[in-house]
Amino acid sequence: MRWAFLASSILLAHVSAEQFAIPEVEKVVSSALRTYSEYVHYAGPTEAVAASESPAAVSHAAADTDPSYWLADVTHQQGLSPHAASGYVVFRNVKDYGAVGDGVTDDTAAINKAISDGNRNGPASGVTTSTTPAIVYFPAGTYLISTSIIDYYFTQLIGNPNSPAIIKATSGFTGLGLIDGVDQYQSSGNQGWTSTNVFLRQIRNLVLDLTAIPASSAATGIHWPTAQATSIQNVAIHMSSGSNAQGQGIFVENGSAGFLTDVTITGGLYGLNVGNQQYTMRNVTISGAITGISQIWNWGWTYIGLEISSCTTAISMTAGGTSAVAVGSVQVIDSSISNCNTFIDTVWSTSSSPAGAGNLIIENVQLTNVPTAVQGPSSVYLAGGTTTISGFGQGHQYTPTGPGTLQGTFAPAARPNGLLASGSSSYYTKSKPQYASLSTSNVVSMRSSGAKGDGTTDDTAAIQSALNSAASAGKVAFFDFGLYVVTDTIYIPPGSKVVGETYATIQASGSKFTNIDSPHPVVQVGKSGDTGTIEWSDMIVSTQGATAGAVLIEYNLDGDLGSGLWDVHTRIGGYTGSNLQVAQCPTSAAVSASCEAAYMSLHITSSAKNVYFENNWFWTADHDVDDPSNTQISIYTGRGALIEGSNIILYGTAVEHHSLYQYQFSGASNVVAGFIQTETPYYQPSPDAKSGPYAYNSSINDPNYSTCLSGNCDAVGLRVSNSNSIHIYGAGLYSFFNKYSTTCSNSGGSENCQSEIFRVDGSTTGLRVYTLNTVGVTNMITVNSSSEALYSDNISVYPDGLALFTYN
Ligand SMILES: *[C@@H]1O[C@H](CO)[C@@H](O)[C@H](O)[C@H]1NC(C)=O
Ligand SMILES: *[C@@H]1O[C@H](CO)[C@@H](O)[C@H](O)[C@H]1NC(C)=O
Ligand SMILES: *[C@@H]1O[C@H](CO)[C@@H](O)[C@H](O)[C@H]1NC(C)=O
Ligand SMILES: *[C@@H]1O[C@H](CO)[C@@H](O)[C@H](O)[C@H]1NC(C)=O
Ligand SMILES: *[C@@H]1O[C@H](CO)[C@@H](O)[C@H](O)[C@H]1NC(C)=O
Ligand SMILES: CC(=O)N[C@H]1CO[C@H](CO)[C@@H](O)[C@@H]1O
Repeated sequence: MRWAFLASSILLAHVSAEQFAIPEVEKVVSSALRTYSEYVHYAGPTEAVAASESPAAVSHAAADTDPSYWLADVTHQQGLSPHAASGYVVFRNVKDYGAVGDGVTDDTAAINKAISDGNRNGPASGVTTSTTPAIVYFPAGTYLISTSIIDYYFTQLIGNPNSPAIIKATSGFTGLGLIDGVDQYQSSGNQGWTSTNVFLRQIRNLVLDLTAIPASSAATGIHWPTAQATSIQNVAIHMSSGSNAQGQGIFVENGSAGFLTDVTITGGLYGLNVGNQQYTMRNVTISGAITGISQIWNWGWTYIGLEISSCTTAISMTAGGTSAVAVGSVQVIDSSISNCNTFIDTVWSTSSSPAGAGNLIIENVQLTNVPTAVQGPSSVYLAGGTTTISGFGQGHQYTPTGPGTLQGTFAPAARPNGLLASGSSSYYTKSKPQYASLSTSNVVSMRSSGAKGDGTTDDTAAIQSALNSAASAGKVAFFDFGLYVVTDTIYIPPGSKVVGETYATIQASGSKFTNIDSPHPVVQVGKSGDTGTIEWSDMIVSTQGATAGAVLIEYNLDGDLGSGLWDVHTRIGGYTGSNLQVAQCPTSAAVSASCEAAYMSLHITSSAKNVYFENNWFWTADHDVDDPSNTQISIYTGRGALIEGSNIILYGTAVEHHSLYQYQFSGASNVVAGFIQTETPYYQPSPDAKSGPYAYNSSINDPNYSTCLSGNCDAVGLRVSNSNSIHIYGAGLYSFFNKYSTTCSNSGGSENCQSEIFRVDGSTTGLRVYTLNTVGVTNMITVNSSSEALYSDNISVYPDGLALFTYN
């Protein structure tokens, strides 16, 4: 998350979320909101464009029976969100709340009731909580709506992958988005929640049909300002098209991260109209929009596998103009653009301002009938046609030949074969498995197997036995929502398919996990020497109380390509039942064992091979999500992600607030990662990285902080050591705080929260980082203890940015 606030605050123990804002970001957002006010205040089609039902552009008729889908059909063991009111219902079928889905009845109220039922906190409350999660299920059908579906915190809107429900707007639809996804504007003019705190929500398997709304109306498919651990997957959005089109598929005006994949958008003025700190978007098909993607602002954005066709401009990054470039960086890889006039429209030049903004990287993009590839403010930077762009970039570069400007084509990364999709030059990708054809007899429920998930009972043995029998029978192990306390390691054997019901959580507790000098895994994905396939999705691994020896996820599997984790996160502290909340771990307390809660979040060991991670957030909580003011807390954890294996793919991952480092690649080889995002602990430098409770351990190659450059010696975001072929497609390494004050990072300030944040040590080869963005850091890159890039040379849009760093 990003926690920004009044510069005058020195030590804030109790600040309410509403006080927080980054002035530079707010300026861009409010100017975007002015520009897009027709969308934000969308009151339905105007008289001038009298609404008439246009024939449905969505070809498949809605089925009126719901094909079987295991996630809907399994027994939902209600009332077992341990800290919710008794009888609280996690799984809600919209039809149980009166939705009809016949394409005629207005289902808006019924759907909104399904979401809000059970005294949940709505956007007007601005209150977040971990205790009332919900899955809102849409059986096959066509659900007519006349105004927005208001999504809530910790909510998943899920359709049937075998027949995705169609949500169809009436011709007179009003509201910001068919789904006002998480952050509805309140009468105050502000969003309900703080967009950078909006975690844990998903939209899956839905079709949004806006085609009854006249093309000339400014309607929106999804409004989605979000933060970490959120995703949209397998969603189609259809809008009316034409030269007068005004629709926008997805509108994001701010937030801190997100992940989106397998999205198809047709028609409209904009397929995507988006701004956010950092984002990863994969497999997005946009056709017939006037502008495929309008980038309102950003710090960094990674697009993988775009297919944009029949447009004027595929991607516009002209926001702000040459004198106030608002787009920090964009990279587009493994994509194809066809029948558009221009692929990318940019305002960057060697004299645009700020000098470190407007960075662009293109790698492996096929153009078909696109006359202009990259259009600059006054000239064409790269001609198009029908051709493949193997590598093109613009922005500052730091390469072995020294600092300079990248402007034009360049030799792309040498991609290791083991990371490529079969028969392709594109990187391998795999969306989160949904097991669409699975029958319920092939699902093993944790709760039916004797685990309680009640936040107190020791479920170790019940979970292990259920995992073993599910794996050996080839069944899916299903964690019904709950908090599952374990007192020893849980082993996920090869052959496992593990799925959580809306982020069911494993909590490590007890004496096996308390020794800060003796790491002990909580969940072990394979053991050293294991081979085969494992798929694990939609869960959280966590701890309870003092657990300084816990290694939350240890990944050892030498797996088949496609083994891995999707939407599996770590969350350490900051929620009910963690025993690490405001009461136990206030920012005012001295460092003590009771708030030391993890040795390491993630360890991909040297035996691991062919590892796929997508949309994962390894989070030491910086605030208490169940505190009504989201009060900050001080939780001490040792290491973030230690990655030692080979053939590793990390799409859309983030690691935050660990005291020694966030990402460390040590002895790793063949890695593709992007976008990666980190934050340093807010309490640092008190204590700093070397004087914190977790002692330097040479046997796991901890960074030696006695060599820190002068300034605050805080945890690095990224360290690469003794590794080879490491390809980072977008990084945002942020340090906003110094002892809970943001004075050191406020833009225009001295960017001296810490001295260094990205270290390269030892004999690394084949390291390449595209679009590096840092906040609050004096030296952007440190190689063998010497500074390679100063922030002051690369001022960007709030962060500092450069386009390309290569090493050996
Ligand atoms: C995002 O923008 C909206 C509208 O200006 C504002 O209410 C909200 O505070 C912003 N969020 C953050 C985290 O800056
Ligand atoms: C991309 O997403 C579409 C659905 O929008 C899906 O049919 C297709 O298989 C996905 N492609 C890849 C390579 O994942
Ligand atoms: C250092 O790491 C090794 C290997 O993981 C471990 O066995 C040892 O207990 C660790 N020591 C400390 C002090 O953390
Ligand atoms: C850390 O580096 C310093 C300076 O190179 C060296 O003197 C010290 O021995 C190192 N510390 C450890 C624990 O390796
Ligand atoms: C950094 O140090 C390693 C040896 O530890 C050496 O192989 C490498 O060439 C050095 N890099 C630079 C840029 O000096
Ligand atoms: C490496 C590089 O291009 N550095 C530039 C960073 O930006 C400043 C202006 O802000 C230039 O003077 C540097 O040359």
